[in-house]
Formats: sequence, C-alpha cells, structure tokens
Amino acid sequence: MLKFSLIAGLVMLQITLMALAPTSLSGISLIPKPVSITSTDGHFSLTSKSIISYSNQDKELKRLGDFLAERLRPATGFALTVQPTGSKQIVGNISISLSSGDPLLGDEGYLLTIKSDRVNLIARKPAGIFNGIQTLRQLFPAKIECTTKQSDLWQIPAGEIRDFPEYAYRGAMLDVARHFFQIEDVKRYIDLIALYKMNILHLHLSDDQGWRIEIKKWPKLTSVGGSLQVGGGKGGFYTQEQYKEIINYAAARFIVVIPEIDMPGHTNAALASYPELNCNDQATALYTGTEVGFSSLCTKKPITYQFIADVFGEIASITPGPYLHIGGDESHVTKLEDYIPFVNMVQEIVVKLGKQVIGWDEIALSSLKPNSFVQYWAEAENAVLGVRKGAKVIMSPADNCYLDMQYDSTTTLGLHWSGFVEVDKSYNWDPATLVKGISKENIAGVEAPLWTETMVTMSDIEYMAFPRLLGIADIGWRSPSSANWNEYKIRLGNQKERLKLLKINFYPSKQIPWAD
Ligand code: TNX
Repeated sequence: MLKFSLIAGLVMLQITLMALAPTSLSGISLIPKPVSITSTDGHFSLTSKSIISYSNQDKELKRLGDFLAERLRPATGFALTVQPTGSKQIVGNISISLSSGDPLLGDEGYLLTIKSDRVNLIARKPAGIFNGIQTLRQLFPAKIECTTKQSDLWQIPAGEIRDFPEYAYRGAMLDVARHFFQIEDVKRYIDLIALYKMNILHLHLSDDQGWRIEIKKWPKLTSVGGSLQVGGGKGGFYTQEQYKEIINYAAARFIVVIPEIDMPGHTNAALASYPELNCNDQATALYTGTEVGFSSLCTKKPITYQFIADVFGEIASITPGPYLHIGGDESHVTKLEDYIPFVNMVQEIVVKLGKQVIGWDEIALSSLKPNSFVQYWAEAENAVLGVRKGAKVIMSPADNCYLDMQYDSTTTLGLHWSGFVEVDKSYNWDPATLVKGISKENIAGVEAPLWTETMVTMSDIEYMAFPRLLGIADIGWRSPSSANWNEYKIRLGNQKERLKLLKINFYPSKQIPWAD
C-alpha cells in the first residue's frame, strides 16, 4: 500500500513537473507569428532579484523599461527595478537597448535573445522595443496577465526571436458614432490591439447618428449632434482635451490615431445641428436608426467648405499623426457630378493642413492626391482605380475584415450584409493576392473595422473583435509564406487562458481547438 502511494506520488510529481517545464521557444504560441524563432537548450527564469536595465541613460528606453516592469510586477510580485545598464551584469536581468546593426529589422522589428542567465531585447527604434515587449509578455506563462501575485515559475525557454512586420500599417477601426464609447473603453481597446502589435487606431468620429469630437467654432455639432446614439439613448462626445488624452495614451504604445470625419454622406448629425449645411437651409431631425446613405452635406454652398476647413483645421491641430480620414463612403444621395469635385476640394483642404488623405474606396472616383490612401472595403474596382491613380490601398475587405459581421447564423450581435465571417475567413486571405491589380507594393497595410450599430457595451465590442482581430493582426505582421490555418488555429487556441485572464469576452468559435 505504502509502495503504491509512493509510486502514485512520484507519478503525480512527474506530471506536475511536466506541466511546469516550459516547452521549447519555438513551441510557444505567439500571435502574430514571428519571422524567425530558434530554440536552444535551457531556460531563463525571472526572479525576485531580476532587474530591468536599459542602455545609454536613454529616457525613452527607461519609459519602456518601466512599461515592461509594470506589466510583470502584479503577477510575479517581484520588485523589478528599472535602472541604467551598469558594469555589473546581474543574473536574471532583462536588458533593453537600441542598435542600428540589423537594417532588416526596420523601425518596428526587434531581436530577442533568451539565455539561461539573461534576456536581451535589441531594436533599432523604440517602437521595435515595444513590439519585443509584447512578444516577451506572450512568452511568459499566461498568468503573467494576472493582476494579483501568482505562484508560477516565470520561465522562458532559451533561444532567439528575430522579428519584423510585413506591413507598416496594421490597424483597427472603432465606430464611436453609432454608439458612443467612453475614454476608458477606448484605452482598453488600445491596450488590447497593442498586445497583438497593431499600430493604428482609426476612430470613426462622426456619422448620421452622432458627432463625437468637440469643434470649438461649431459647438452645436456636439451639443446637438452628439446628444443621442442608435436606439435613442444618450450619446456623448470627446472634448479636445479628452481626444488628446486618447492620442497620448495611444502614442505611448506606438499607436497612431487616425480621426475620421465622414462626408459628404453619413452627415445627418451635422445637418441636424446647423441648418446652413443643408441645401434647403432646414435642419434635419436627429436620427437614431441604422439606415445608411440618406444624408449629404450641401456640396454647392461655400459655407460647407468653410465648415470642413474649420473642422479639419481644429482636428489637424490636435492630431500629431500624419493622416486625416475623410470618409467618402455610401454617398448615395450625392450625385456623382457633385461628389467628385467635393472630394477633390476636401483633399485640397486636408493637404493644405499638411496632412495625408485617407478615404473609403469610393474616393478613387475623384482626382487623388499623390500620397492618398484608398481604404478598400466593398468595391475592388474602386481600389484598383485608386492604385492606377497612384494611391496605396488599405485592405479592409468586408468579407474578411469586418468585425461587425456575424460569425454565423446564431450570432445575435452584428450584421450580415457581407455574409458570415467565421474565424477562418478572417485569417485565411492574403492582402497581396486577394484582388487582381493590387499587389504588395500597392498596399499600405490592413485594417479591421468595427461598426457599432448593434454594439452597445465594451463587452459587445470584445465579443465581435475577439478572436478575429488576432487573425488580422497576424496577417499584417506575418510573412505570407508562413500563413497556415491549421497551425494558426492551434496558436489561437493556446491564447485562451491569456484572453480569459485579460477578461476579454471572446467568441469561443467551434473552429478553434481551445486549450484547457
Ligand atoms: C458600411 S463600411 C458602412 C458603414 C456601416 C457598415 C456596417 C463603410 C465604409 N460604410 O457605414 O456601419 O457598412 O457594416
């Protein structure tokens, strides 16, 4: 009997040790998939004595060291002091430094070397360090995301990861116009997209149902136009100060915010706020339904262009990023002969403000500015026309990228005008081969839009974005030759515990072998 329990005890111990022992570095499920991973023997252990060191007394590196420490402290309970690299290398350190050595790493790539006594994270630019930090987070056991002290072993298998993105533009769009979302929700979304190395947050700030950004010269846009939302509930808007707070929060995570003011259609909130923007000088009624394509700014009135110059002028002055998004989609009640000169005029305004134009694919019908981006969502013909006119394309095909499309016929949130988009559909496509006439060199990158006609809470947003957003993030970063659905679905399944610990309300798709 004693012998039996001894053996049983040993077997249990063995099983426990197996569960604790880290697999090889290349066996860890990372999203997005790194360009190259080499495994070596041994592993690194983070301990209570570990220090995060940064080179050259560099302030930005110090900030990033602090950022990393803040991510690792709660779950480990370790002090993780952040200090400049000294002469004495302490075993168990994580060191971060900049070096221009490997040009292929570009501005966002990094080299992460994990040895038994230390971790070295090297990049050419701080953005690369930030991306390396996201990888490091995913290399630790998922419990690293816990907000209270855990008794895990904080080990990472040894080896090297050399990594850089396929596309420079990797975006997520949030529609805060149909339903308004508080700053705290936007910040959470920023944190979540940053974990998967996305670097653009496109904010859809105005639509028929609401105007969500303070414009000092046109105050009724928010006091009237921002008052409601879909369904008739109370709306809301960001003051310019709050908008700056979002921008700064994103910038600290190397995410550029792209503000969109949609026009000439999708403008009922503005038309209800100011009668003079309507051709008949009559303000429209506020709108809280979900139809699209019924509104238009009056393209023939000079006041319309004064309005646009004021709005984009104020927004440009508080937007450090290079882009302004002018919308331009679904202007069904604007005649084409009015639409084209309108979009041309708006582009002039944006370019005069020193910003680069982005518009939905319909803007390709106008005369594009040389560095404009056309965002492909529905009409491949438009996107190809944009390319012929010298524009780059942002790939957001609704069939694959729209996070508001339902997963299947049982999904209660979302729409299905572009069909159902299960997790495989959002992952299984290649931006560079999807549309004949658009190839890699014509593409700025990818973006996953989330329209919120049916999304009311952050939990709704998470259910629709996760896990499809991870697939789009993977596409934006991975080298296309490594795309493999059967391999990806295992990688995604292994993210389950992390998603749970991050309290993300994700859709547990049956396509995915979710790990226990
Ligand atoms: C089309 S996508 C729209 C949006 C809607 C969305 C709903 C695009 C440029 N326009 O106005 O919210 O469909 O899926």
